[in-house]
Amino acid sequence: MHRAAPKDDFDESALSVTEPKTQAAGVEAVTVALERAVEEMGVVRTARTLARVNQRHGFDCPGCAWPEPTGTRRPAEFCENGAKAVAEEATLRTVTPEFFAAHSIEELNEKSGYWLGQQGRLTHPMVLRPGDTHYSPIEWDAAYALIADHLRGLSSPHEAVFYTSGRTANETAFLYQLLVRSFGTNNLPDCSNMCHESSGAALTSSIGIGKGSVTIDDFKRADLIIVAGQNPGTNHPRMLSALGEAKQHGAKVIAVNPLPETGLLNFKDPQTVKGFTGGISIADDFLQIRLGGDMALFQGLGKLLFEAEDRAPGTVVDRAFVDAHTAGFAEYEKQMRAVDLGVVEQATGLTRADLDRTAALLAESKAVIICWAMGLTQQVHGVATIEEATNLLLLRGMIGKPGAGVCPVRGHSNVQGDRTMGIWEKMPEPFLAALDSRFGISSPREHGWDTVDSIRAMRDGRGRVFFGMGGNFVSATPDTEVTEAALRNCDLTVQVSTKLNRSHVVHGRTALILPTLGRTDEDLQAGARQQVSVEDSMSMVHLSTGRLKPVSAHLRSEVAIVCELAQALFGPGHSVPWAEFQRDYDRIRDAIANVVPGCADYNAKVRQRNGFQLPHPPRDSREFRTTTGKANFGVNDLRWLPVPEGRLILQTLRSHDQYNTTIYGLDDRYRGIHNGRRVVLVHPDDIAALGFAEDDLVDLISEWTDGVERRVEAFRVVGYSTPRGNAAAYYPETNPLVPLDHVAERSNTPVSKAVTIRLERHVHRR
Ligand SMILES: Nc1nc2c(c(=O)[nH]1)N[C@H]1C(S)=C(S)[C@@H](COP(=O)(O)OP(=O)(O)OC[C@H]3O[C@@H](n4cnc5c(=O)[nH]c(N)nc54)[C@H](O)[C@@H]3O)O[C@H]1N2
Ligand SMILES: Nc1nc2c(c(=O)[nH]1)N[C@H]1C(S)=C(S)[C@@H](COP(=O)(O)OP(=O)(O)OC[C@H]3O[C@@H](n4cnc5c(=O)[nH]c(N)nc54)[C@H](O)[C@@H]3O)O[C@H]1N2
Ligand SMILES: [Mo]
Repeated sequence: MHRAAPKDDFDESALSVTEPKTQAAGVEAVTVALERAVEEMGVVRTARTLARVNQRHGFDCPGCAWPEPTGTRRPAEFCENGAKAVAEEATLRTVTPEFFAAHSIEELNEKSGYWLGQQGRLTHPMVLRPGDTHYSPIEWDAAYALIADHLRGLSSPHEAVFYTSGRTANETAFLYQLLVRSFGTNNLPDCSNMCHESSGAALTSSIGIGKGSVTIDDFKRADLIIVAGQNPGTNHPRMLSALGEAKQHGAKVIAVNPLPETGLLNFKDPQTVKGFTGGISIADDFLQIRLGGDMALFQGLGKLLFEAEDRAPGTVVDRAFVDAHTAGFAEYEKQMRAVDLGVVEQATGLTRADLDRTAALLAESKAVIICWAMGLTQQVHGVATIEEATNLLLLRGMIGKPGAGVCPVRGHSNVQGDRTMGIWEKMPEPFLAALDSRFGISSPREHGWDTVDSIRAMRDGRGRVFFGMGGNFVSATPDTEVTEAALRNCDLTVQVSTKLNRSHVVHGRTALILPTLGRTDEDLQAGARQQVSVEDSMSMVHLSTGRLKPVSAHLRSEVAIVCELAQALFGPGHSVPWAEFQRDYDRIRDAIANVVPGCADYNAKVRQRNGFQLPHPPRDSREFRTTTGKANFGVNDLRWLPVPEGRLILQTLRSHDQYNTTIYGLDDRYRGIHNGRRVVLVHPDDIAALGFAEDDLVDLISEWTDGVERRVEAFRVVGYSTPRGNAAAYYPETNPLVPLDHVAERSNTPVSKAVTIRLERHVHRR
């Protein structure tokens, strides 16, 4: 069967820079995607696999959480980056016990994440015992016994940490949290802690539920869509189709971003014939905002909306909605009227004309959607920023009405579902009570550790066993040096994974790799094909069925791993029927129906044509289950990010050729970066003002109040369109710069989009 060999580890000196692209997607995207897929899986598997992405009887794309259309699905309901995600998982390359015998940990430690990921799918459970230089094979039962021994040997269940990444399906997530709570802890950190936690915190406080209030069909009814702090051309490409369609229905789109992201400004839909001829411009307006300036923007717009109301009373503020459904309006109005627009201009880097234009659009629009992602959430004042965005919608009565609402665009394909299923270190009491009564367990009530607190605990020796259900904890988390030491400080680290990554190489005294099936793989239990379910960014839940033959007979499904581990840990006679759950996933769904709110009749409902939508009280009936029983105007003092003299504020972001810590390739095509990743994008005037020239090699040093020097070396300086004082570089290479303690207020999310740095000329050291 045809498949290309993995590429050698790469050399940054081959890096080249060209002008950024002016248009996203189109024919080139399709070509790139297919080439990548054929390289990994060969022609036949490519054709069979890509035809099933996001189809009703197929599997859910493991790429992003953007929903599928509710009506007719196009023959290819995926995008370039979805195809890359599928190819990455469905690859025929394998990492076998022979591979581990040939490569020591020391050697693997020197390899890039790109190299590690390219080696292929893990095929066999592997163990590394204290003093070992190489991983060696272990049988599944022995692996479970080893984990169970370690867990039982802890002085408290709270010394164990159970991480989840957002690809885990609902059935696994539900059983996994059940195992963890049966064991006796709420230490359930997840990738969401680093992702949309700020959205959850803000929305729960404002509207009583931490999820978005729009559906995919609302995009056709909106007349104004604001996309802030998000790069959909790369990270949610199918969203561009929805935005394109919205525009055909007359909507205006405003992009709020420090960078002129290609997809947002211009887009060719590869799915339509038109895509092959001409494109459309997505954004009607582009607000090139300074990093961290969004809170000021939303407050400035709030002030201007009140002024517009003064000029034409009764036309801007939706009095009926405000009176019937909200609390805190008077205080909000008072604060908005006091906003200083001069400060807003300074904080945002925008002009008064920009603000006036945007406010006018907001004031006249009948249906407004605000979308956002990491640009807003990974800021110190991310929660407050999202509250301010929500305030604007509340003021205009834009929640719980067709074509309007809040739209946090989730990352991982099932990160929202994992939360619904109980993956959260502070699940509310009614959920725990339902779990206890259904299963006869007593879930602990004290809150567990989130991601940042888990790192602190492992660093300090309070966390001793780390269990990762997917993901790449070491590379995804902040303060890499601290996190690596924290993991190494554990007695045991266990990674349930599809592919090799750095979290296998940076390990506890004993380490296990448990290879698992991915979304595309066929999952047979007791001879029958099993299905799993997932929830998208808009609360739609549906089934996903993998059909590919697994690359190894030793792979186990995530569900099987949880059930078998539970039996090893709890022994026979446990009150949870683990073996039955493993044999037939319908039984898990029955239990989900009993415990999880909104999931009654789950088995039947996930089998409907488009699955089903979970309830969302504000969306469905303008009901707000907050502390006041109404939607709350969040009142916050303005926060923004002045740039210290001689410094830059750095955002860490994704290239077009990666999925979080998985590096697909070395080209950020849209931004004109080729064959390398160690670049720092800086405004040309800042490059000169700081005494550098384009193409110089620099070290980036982050400055934080603890005085610790955090440095990453040898980054190429690239002149780029970004506000003065702001810079951008790729994650995860820059994670060593993000201080563990630099977290968002109220969500504890690492501040990955605002790291104060200075540049130093790179000196080659040996
Ligand atoms: N192909 C692909 N798809 C993905 C992923 C991937 O890695 N690759 N990751 C998935 C995951 S887990 C997630 S969470 C999402 C992430 O999706 P995004 O949030 O789009 O991801 P980032 O690359 O972090 O981009 C952040 C965007 O916000 C802008 N930004 C940064 N700071 C600010 C700010 O202060 N204000 C404003 N207004 N804008 C700002 C940046 O310029 C950039 O355009 O994508 C998901 N989908
Ligand atoms: N500096 C900085 N740091 C960030 C961010 C940032 O913008 N800047 N973004 C943050 C965000 S938004 C997120 S969501 C996190 C992501 O954090 P994670 O979710 O932990 O990281 P990923 O890179 O998505 O995980 C990839 C690994 O998951 C495993 N995997 C893939 N599919 C499956 C599967 O089906 N099952 C199992 N068991 N394993 C699988 C593979 O082994 C692969 O190596 O990173 C965060 N970190
Ligand atoms: Mo994410």
